[in-house]
Amino acid sequence: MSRLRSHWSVLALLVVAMLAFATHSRKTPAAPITHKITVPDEDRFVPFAITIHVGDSITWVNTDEDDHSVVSNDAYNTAGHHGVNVILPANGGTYTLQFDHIGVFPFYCRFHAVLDKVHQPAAPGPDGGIQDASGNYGTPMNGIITVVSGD
Ligand SMILES: [Cu+2]
Repeated sequence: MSRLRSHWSVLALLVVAMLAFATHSRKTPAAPITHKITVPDEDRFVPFAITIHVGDSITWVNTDEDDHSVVSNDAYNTAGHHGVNVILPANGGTYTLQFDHIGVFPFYCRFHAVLDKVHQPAAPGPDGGIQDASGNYGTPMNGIITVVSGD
């Protein structure tokens, strides 16, 4: 075998080995998880924003003493579950959705999504945007779920 040809053989072997390694080291998708979004004893969703993987679920839990709701904002919803409009009963009401599509799921509470004199957002600005000093995201009572690939 010529010296040049032997170099090509070694190179080909290396490429095959690297391809085999790349194929075997691909991550397997994580097992689905159920994440929680809580309504504490005030008009907000905690966390306000959450990123999950395809196949994961969200359970909303209302620990407030007032009823709240989960309504999909379908003008911007690209993650499926269009037309969601459910009550989260006071003192422990729950609602669960599983997300099977990549996208965003913006949602709000239909009772607390209207500006009035007692539901005003903090002024936007460099010190935290609409989030006020106590961590409240103000009005409207809303949140967003971002669904990314499970791979
Ligand atoms: Cu509400």
